Amino acid sequence: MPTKTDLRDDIQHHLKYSLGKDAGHAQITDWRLALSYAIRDRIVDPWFASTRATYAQKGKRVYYLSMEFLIGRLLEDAVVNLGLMDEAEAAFKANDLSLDDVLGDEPDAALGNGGLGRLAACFLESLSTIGCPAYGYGIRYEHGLFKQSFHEGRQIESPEDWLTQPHAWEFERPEAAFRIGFGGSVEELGGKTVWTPSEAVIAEAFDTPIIGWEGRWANTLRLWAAKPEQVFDLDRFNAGDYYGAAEPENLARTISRVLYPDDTTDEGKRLRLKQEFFFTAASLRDILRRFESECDDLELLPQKVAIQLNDTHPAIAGPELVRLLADEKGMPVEKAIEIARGCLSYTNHTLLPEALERWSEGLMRDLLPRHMQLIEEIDAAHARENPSRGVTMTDDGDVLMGPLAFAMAHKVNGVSALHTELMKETVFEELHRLHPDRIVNQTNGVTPRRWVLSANPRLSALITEAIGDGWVDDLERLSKLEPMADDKTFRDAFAAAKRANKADLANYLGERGANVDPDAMFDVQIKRIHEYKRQHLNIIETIAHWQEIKDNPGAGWVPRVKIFGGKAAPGYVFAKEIIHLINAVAEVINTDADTGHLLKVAYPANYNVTLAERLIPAAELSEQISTAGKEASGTGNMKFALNGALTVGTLDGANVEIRDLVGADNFFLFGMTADEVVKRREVEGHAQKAIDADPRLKRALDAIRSGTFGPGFEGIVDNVSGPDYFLVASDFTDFYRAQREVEKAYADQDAWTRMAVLNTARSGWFSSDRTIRGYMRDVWYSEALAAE
Ligand code: NTF
Repeated sequence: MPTKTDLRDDIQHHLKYSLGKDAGHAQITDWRLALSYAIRDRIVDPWFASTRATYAQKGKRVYYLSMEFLIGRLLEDAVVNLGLMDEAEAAFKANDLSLDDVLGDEPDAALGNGGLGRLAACFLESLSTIGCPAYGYGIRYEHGLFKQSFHEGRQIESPEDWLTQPHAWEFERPEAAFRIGFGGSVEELGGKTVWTPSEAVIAEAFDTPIIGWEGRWANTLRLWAAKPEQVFDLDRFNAGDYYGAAEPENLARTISRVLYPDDTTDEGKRLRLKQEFFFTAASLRDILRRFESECDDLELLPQKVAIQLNDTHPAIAGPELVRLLADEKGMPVEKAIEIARGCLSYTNHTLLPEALERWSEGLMRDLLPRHMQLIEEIDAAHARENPSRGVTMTDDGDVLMGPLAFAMAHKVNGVSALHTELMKETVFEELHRLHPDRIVNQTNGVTPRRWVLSANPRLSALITEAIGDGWVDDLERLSKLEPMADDKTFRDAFAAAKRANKADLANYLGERGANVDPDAMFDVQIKRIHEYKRQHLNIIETIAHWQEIKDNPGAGWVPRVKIFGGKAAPGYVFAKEIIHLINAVAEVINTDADTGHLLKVAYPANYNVTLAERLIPAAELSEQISTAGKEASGTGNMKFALNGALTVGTLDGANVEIRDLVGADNFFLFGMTADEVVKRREVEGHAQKAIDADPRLKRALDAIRSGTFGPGFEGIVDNVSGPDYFLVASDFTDFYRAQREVEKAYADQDAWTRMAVLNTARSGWFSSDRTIRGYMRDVWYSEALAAE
């Protein structure tokens, strides 16, 4: 068994025999790959054991279909979950290397945009920790989310290239390949419906094992890469047409080339729909193949197979599964719909109308002619079974993927209590009335292995010392820390861990040109840049605060560092203006000699999972300030609370549940509720009214308009004082007040630490283990197994 061998020997072995390097000439990447292979060897056995156990126990398998898996780095996760941190550290020390440097060499697998993709990654880890037999299915994008840099304060995008180095974690499976067709025609032949596609690509599988806590179980992340059916057109090549000869290959590979850099709009229509069908169809074939290798009665499919649709991106799974069962296996369509529904369930992640996918019927018919027919049949069957007004799967020439996913799912879930209620009242009002038991809530969670144990070793050591290490896979045990909030020695140790994390971050920022004082309050807003998330509210408040400090620099202000991180979708002009404004404000404020010791703005570029792992442990204040009703859940908010940051936030998404759990006294609430937001929008001139009522807001906006931070920001000011759909102006005054409350509280450091401890102690419910158990119980009806 490889697990018995010495890690140090195995690293040397792989350095020599897998990488062909000797220690004297090895670069950091060689060492990192050697460690990765040595660790991967230790995952293979538990991985096989898990697969064998699932076959032997005939367990139900969960299939998580997602366009995005924002997994970040994998090496540290695996080392931590196998309990090999100390051994790995010692192995490298012997070669005068630091494990941190080796781990830090791994590129982020940025196969996702934001919360939806990161949630999928946390779920994979929890599924393995729990021992729930599961597969993640997605796309092996050659280029993940773009890299962000700033030029004169503006976002510059460049391609991400995580696959330029060998990817140590995956196993290529050329034998697991399916032909995926597009276009063509549908005919009735001898009583059978036959779809003959006009073009096709090959979906080839790449498997990455995902190891759970303590190596007890490992599941598979299977990502599909698109390959051409015919690699190369030799005739064209021989005729001298070298570009033309490579065309089939280029066309096919385009499908798995890039991740769409936007999680809220469906652009690049045709290619995007192709991507969605490509990975969904390949996954369903794979699922059926696995089922049929064990069972020949397709009616039993729902007992063995649970397929979760992560948002509507894989919603074409409904019609495709019906097509496979009906056209290819000969089941009557109505029966096929029933069986498919028994397997499928759908998670909704957003209520933003622009993010609810719709595809023109023309495009759908052109690319997937049989599916368009089946969508019409599903629609008609649903209308027959549920005679009522108004629910259709098409509207104004478009196929509506939300209603389609809803109709084809036995359960539909929202991702926080508030979001689930709003789903029932808004987007799915009519469908909910027809199917009152279908919508359930599964509040999001995050994996404590990555977001506490590995990201924050100082806090983790302190927690383990206080309550033992059982919290790592039973996070609600953090509640045992509660009494320690009243213990001065514990508070001091807690504060010291935070202070050390802040010093690390200050060094990191300093190396990147932002000098910040580690004794200042670290106030962090990190997430995609979006109007509804209101980074502009945060920066406008920063300006107002700066103006107040300048008026009276000696008034005993609490020093603060405002930290921002996040990318804007390349085509989202307003979000890019917000980025530019934040950087422009930083430039002015950071060089202001009157206020420099009291207020700084830092915006490290290229926010990603790895940067989040640095920022969150050092944060003291978590900014969760979306317009109420717009943020479905948020998961960053949970990571901050677990790491002992206090939240300043609105009653939106999971903030509501965080506040309920940590206690209203340990949370800085501001702003309108979701109901008030709807009413406020109806007030004519709401923004101007708010500005007229608050001279601070007026003054901050005037400063922006008059060019204090340079030209070009009129768009933001015009929006905030005009339509202001996201109610920045109307929430400003209360936000400003809450920020002053924050400072008052921070001035009493010991009392602050007490609140911070309570945030950690009371946030254990936000483990993704709890979320996954909820899905297993309410949605998948599946059970955890133990490896042999
Ligand atoms: C996101 N949705 C939501 O905006 C977040 O509030 C939520 O925490 C995550 O999903 C995970 O549930 C999306 O990214 C998308 F694509 F649906 F807009």
